[in-house]
Formats: sequence, C-alpha cells, structure tokens
Amino acid sequence: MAEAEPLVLSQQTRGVRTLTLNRPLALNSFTAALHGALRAALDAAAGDESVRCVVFTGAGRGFCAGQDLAEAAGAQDGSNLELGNVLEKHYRPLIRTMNQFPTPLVAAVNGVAAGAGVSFALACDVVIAARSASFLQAFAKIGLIPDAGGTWLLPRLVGRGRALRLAMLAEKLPAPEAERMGLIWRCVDDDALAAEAQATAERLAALPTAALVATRQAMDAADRMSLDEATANETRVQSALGTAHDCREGVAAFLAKRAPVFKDRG
Ligand code: T3D
Repeated sequence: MAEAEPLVLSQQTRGVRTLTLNRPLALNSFTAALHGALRAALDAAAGDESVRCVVFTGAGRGFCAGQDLAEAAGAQDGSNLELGNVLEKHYRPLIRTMNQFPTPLVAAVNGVAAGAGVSFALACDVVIAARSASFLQAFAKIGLIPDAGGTWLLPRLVGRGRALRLAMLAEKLPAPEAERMGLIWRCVDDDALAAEAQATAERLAALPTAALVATRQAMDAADRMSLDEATANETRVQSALGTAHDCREGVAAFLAKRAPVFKDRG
C-alpha cells in the first residue's frame, strides 16, 4: 500500500538541510520507495548551492531499522531473497553518494539504528546520538553479513576485534557505549539532540566546505596507501585547494583579523 506522507521530510535552516526519514511505524526501515525519495532529496541538496551541510534523522522513536524485511520477504516470499540486486540498486549507490557528497553530513540518531540503518549513520562525517539511542548489527540474526559499507566502516571506526564482536553477537549497543568506543562522535540528552545536531551542522556549514569534503576523501583514500603515497596525495589535493577561493579568503581573513566567508563546495 502506498504511504501518503512524504517518505523523506526536507527542511532548511540557514545553510543546513535536514532530511528526516519518515516511516515511523516501521522504524524508518528502507523500502524501494524510501530509497527513491532519499535519492531525490540528496540530489536536490547536492544541487542547491545554499546547502552547506546535511543532517539525517528519523521520524518517531527510531532512526532507521535497515532494510524493510517485510518488503524484502514479500518480493521473494521470504524463501530466496535476491539481496544482491537490492544492494546494487539501492544501498551501494546511496553509500557512494554519501561518500562523495559535496557537503559535510551529520547523522542525528534519535533512536534505534539497525542493520543497514547503522551503516547509513556511520557513512556520515559526524554521528551524534540521543542518549537513549542504540546501534544494532542485526545482520547475523538473519544470516547475513554487515552491508551498505558495514564491513568497511565498522573495523575502521572501532578496530577489528570490536567490529567482529558487534557484528557476530548482534547485541544492541547503547549510544553512551558507542561514544566510548569511538563508533560515534558523541551522545547527548534526548531532548538536546536536534539542537546539538543543528549547532554542529551550522558550525560545519560556516567552514570551508570544499576542504572538509577533500579531508573526508583524502582520509578514506589514505587507508589504501603507503605513507609516501598519502603524502603525495596530500600534495596534490593541497595544491588544488591552495589556489581556490576559500584558501585565499581564509588567509586574507586571518591576516586582516576578521571572520572568513567561505563559498567553495566539494
Ligand atoms: O535486500 C536486502 O535485505 C539487503 C539489505 C540488507 C540490509 C539490512 O539492513 S539487513 C537488517 C534488517 N534489519 C533488521 O534485521 C532489524 C529488524 N528490526 C529489529 O530487530 C527491531 O525492530 C529493532 C531492534 C530495530 C527495534 O525493536 P523494538 O522492539 O524497539 O521495535 P519492534 O516492535 O521490533 O518494531 C516496531 C515496528 O517496526 C514493528 O512493526 P509492528 O509490529 O508495530 O507493526 C516492526 O515489525 C517494524 N520493523 C522494525 N524493523 C523493521 C520493521 N519492519 C520491517 N523491516 C524492519 N527492518
């Protein structure tokens, strides 16, 4: 049955576009329709020069429960799920889009994140969670491996041992513990989450967007490089940034003892 409400709510305050997954009754789990709405919302945000940071959050008590298992099972009567197609069609493009997104991304995790919902949050540059939120690598419970970037993101964030423990035991990880182990940036009181995410996003929005995006890309790329290759890449990226508006503006503002006004995007 088609859902009447928009599946992604979009709202902008100053340079911050907030996208809210809006399937609260199913804990904002991903259907093909939700993927489509999110893709459209991301394309719109990427194409709008006034957007300098994007915040993702969920409507209701959950953040995102990963793949909608009813839809996945319904399509294939639950006996032979063709998961590869779903991943290729929806999740890989989503994670690639986020990884290449021209502005910083913030996850405001308002409640439980499970399965690909965790990967979706961790694909953001900064993850802030409500103290009552939790993170569940639900995959092992249904005979799957972490996907939507989970096998790449998890060990990089918390190390192999913790990543394997989280993925294999598939137990809910409370947000305060997620903060302690470095899975997320921080957790805050539930009623402070929206304001904290907005404030963080506004700080990011005022910074040199192109340099922030290049930082994400250089750090991710460095993971596959030797130290010498990484420093060569830094030289290449820095050479390009050094001739761009934002670097000239940053240096001029520093010397003139005034606040810089950045405008380059990634
Ligand atoms: O094609 C592919 O599948 C490939 C991609 C795979 C990527 C994946 O994400 S695989 C992992 C999928 N996600 C899960 O396995 C998580 C399933 N959900 C849960 O384990 C629990 O719901 C939670 C731990 C997240 C939350 O538990 P709780 O007790 O707070 O809530 P609940 O009662 O279980 O859920 C509330 C409602 O949301 C409920 O509906 P109802 O009974 O009130 O009508 C429940 O069925 C629905 N819901 C929650 N998660 C999903 C879901 N419906 C569909 N799909 C879900 N993933």
